[in-house]
Amino acid sequence: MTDTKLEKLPESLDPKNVPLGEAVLRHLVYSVGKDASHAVRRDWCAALSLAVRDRMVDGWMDTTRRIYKEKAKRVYYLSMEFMIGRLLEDAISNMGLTAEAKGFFSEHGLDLQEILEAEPDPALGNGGLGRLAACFLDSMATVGVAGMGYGIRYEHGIFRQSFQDGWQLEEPEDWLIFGNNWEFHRPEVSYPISFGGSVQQDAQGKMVWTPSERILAGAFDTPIAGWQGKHVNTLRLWSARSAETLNLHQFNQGEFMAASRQQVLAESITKVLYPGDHTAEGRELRLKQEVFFTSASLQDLLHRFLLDNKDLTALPKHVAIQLNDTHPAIAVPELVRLLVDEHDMEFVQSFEIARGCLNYTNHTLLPEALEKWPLELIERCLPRHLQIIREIDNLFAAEIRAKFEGKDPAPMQAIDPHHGGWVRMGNLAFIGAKRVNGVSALHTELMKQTVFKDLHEVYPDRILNQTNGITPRRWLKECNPGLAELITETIGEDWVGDLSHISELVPYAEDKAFRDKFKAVKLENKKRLAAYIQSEVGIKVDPTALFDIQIKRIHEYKRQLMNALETMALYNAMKADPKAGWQPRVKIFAGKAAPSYTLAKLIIKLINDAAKVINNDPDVDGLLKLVFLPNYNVSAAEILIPGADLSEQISTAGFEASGTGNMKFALNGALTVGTLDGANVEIKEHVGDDNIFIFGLEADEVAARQHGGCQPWVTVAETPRLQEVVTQISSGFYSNGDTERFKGIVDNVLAHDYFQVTPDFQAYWDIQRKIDGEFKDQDTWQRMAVLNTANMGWFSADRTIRGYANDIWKAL
Ligand code: F58
Repeated sequence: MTDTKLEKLPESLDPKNVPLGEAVLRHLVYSVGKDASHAVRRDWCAALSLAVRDRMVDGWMDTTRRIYKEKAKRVYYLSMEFMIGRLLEDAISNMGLTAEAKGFFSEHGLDLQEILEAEPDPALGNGGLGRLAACFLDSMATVGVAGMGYGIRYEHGIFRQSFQDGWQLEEPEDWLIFGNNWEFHRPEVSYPISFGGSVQQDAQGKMVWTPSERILAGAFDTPIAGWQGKHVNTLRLWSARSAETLNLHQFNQGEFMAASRQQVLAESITKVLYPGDHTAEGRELRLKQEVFFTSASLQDLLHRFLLDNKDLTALPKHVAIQLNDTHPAIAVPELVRLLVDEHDMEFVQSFEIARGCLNYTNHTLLPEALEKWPLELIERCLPRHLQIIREIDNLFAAEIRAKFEGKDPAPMQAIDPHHGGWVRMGNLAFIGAKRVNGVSALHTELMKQTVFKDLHEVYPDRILNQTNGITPRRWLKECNPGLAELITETIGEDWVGDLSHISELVPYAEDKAFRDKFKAVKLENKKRLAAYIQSEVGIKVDPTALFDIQIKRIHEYKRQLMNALETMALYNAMKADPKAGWQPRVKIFAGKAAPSYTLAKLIIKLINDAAKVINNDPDVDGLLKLVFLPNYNVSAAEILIPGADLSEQISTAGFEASGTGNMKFALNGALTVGTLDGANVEIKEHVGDDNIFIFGLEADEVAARQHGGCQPWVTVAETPRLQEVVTQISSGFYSNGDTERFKGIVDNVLAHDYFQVTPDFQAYWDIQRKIDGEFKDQDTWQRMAVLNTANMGWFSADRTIRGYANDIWKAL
């Protein structure tokens, strides 16, 4: 730090004293380097982002000073993904600058909306877990938790999805190509991350790790302002670079590739999110990504702690660390390693400190999704960590033996010595955490009964529930300005900062004039969505039809296939009797399939092939359209969700941990068709049984069928509409006579059907026809829709964050 007498900047430098428009023009010329007459939308977007960022900086520094002064407990949220979406609209909205920005641009003949759309969508996430992390950043800043997000600054992030002849194509996303106006590079913040080598005991008995590879983690900070900008937190993302400089000797010999080898290898760590893991190299890279960002984050938070504390035993009093899934679970041995090897602390005490700070959120019960790493890989890349994991396992085993006579700790330990040996990251995270949480009431209950049954028995107080939530700023105020204005003019604006106020809308469900306005807003949103569909895939849809939407990652348990099969059955029924008074529908899908998930990619192809047949059949024109939108991301969700009438939440009961899309749709006045799974159960309790369409097997029935051995081919034979569709698919009806193309799907449904599409199909069909009938009575439908919006207050991520802060972090 420099020794200066300058404590406070002169007032004239405060960005708030300059009108926003002037600041934009100044940045356009002096930061972007463009003349207003030559500036394109992207330039205006950059200038506005920089002007808004300036306004955030004072609040950001104030927040930092306040946290230091008050010695507030710090919360670190470690996540492999932060699916933050575009930041500019969120920032101007939270900073109260929307009207001023709109005014300035319209004065200059420009449209703010178009400028906002020039911002690329940061491709830093893949699904619900990543979007949850982003909602939590917004809510931590709104509620006033001294929170910091730690993750990876992926150069390409998740792939960009397009379709080639209906097949998913993956291409690298280039979200950083025009720079990133939000981030501050901190070249001075850099930590070494080590891999490989060997461990030796020195003369004093201390373990000394001599790694064979060292990579540097560099920090990039993005300020995250909460509602009204009072509290501004930080998202710190790590980027990898080599610890070695360019090999100048090789370079001068003309060996250019060899000279840069180390840099290329190091930088590959932060190139893409979820590199293919079907090769050994891919798996190693994935492990290294996890270690990379976890270790950098822990080194950084220890460094910050030691700036004004000497005693590391006080760490749990001042610091809480949340592990978002098992991806950062290596934090357990890494924190112990840093304390023992770098700070000379004793092992047992270090483990107790780690266990006092670390908490773990589980997001899945699917056994194959619980990470485990081959012992051989861990031993080769992280020899010191493996020693520590073994010691933790020994300590844990001793604890169990002392507490429970005769209990075998082996099945619960982190290391599974069987089948070549594995490290079970879920078990490691559980053993090393103070608290472990599930993300909906049902999911938490099932965690206790299934994957963590034995660990729950020995630590009955460790598991608790924190049902997910969503930020009402992005997921209502910003994405649905029409509805937000209607709500504000009806009950005032308090709902934005405290969504529980939205219940004041309940009486308006009975008010015809209000319902009509509500309906008019929905129609406008559907028109906007129809235009988007037309521009993305060239399909014309009627905005008065029922918009039925399923948008999420493609996975068998989410059962896009069941939705697709029902669509094909509906097509058959409509075609057989087009004059039967059908409710017109638009079936909309969007979502990416993991690049190596063959069956999920085949499901996409099936939907695209079915869309070709259905959308070109004049017999069902005006009755049915089927749309698969490419490259689903946060920005697409912001258009899709406000335009939905029906939200598809149809996972096999017991498999969707929570879902958060379900909450976004209901808050925006879509009705849910869903199973009793994840947070659907709690949504039903809040919106009321009469305002949601629940069908299908329940979690215990699913489990019984999965274990009892069911006969899907018999169920298909007993369900004529399903039988007809399956026969069509296998006979090449949707594949130009190619009977092989969808064999993978047909065989799976008929022979295994692990995710219970066949037994739920009829109930799903029946409830969809009930929905058709109810949609025709628009007045009753709108009443139900209003009651959905009005009863979703509890699902604010602000409520969730208060839950974490009170029950887990002790940070409010
Ligand atoms: C999701 N998990 C859950 N995982 O599926 C969803 O029910 C829940 O609402 C959400 O978390 C938030 O709690 C999820 O998004 C992943 O994307 C994994 C990332 C690593 C590869 C396997 C999927």
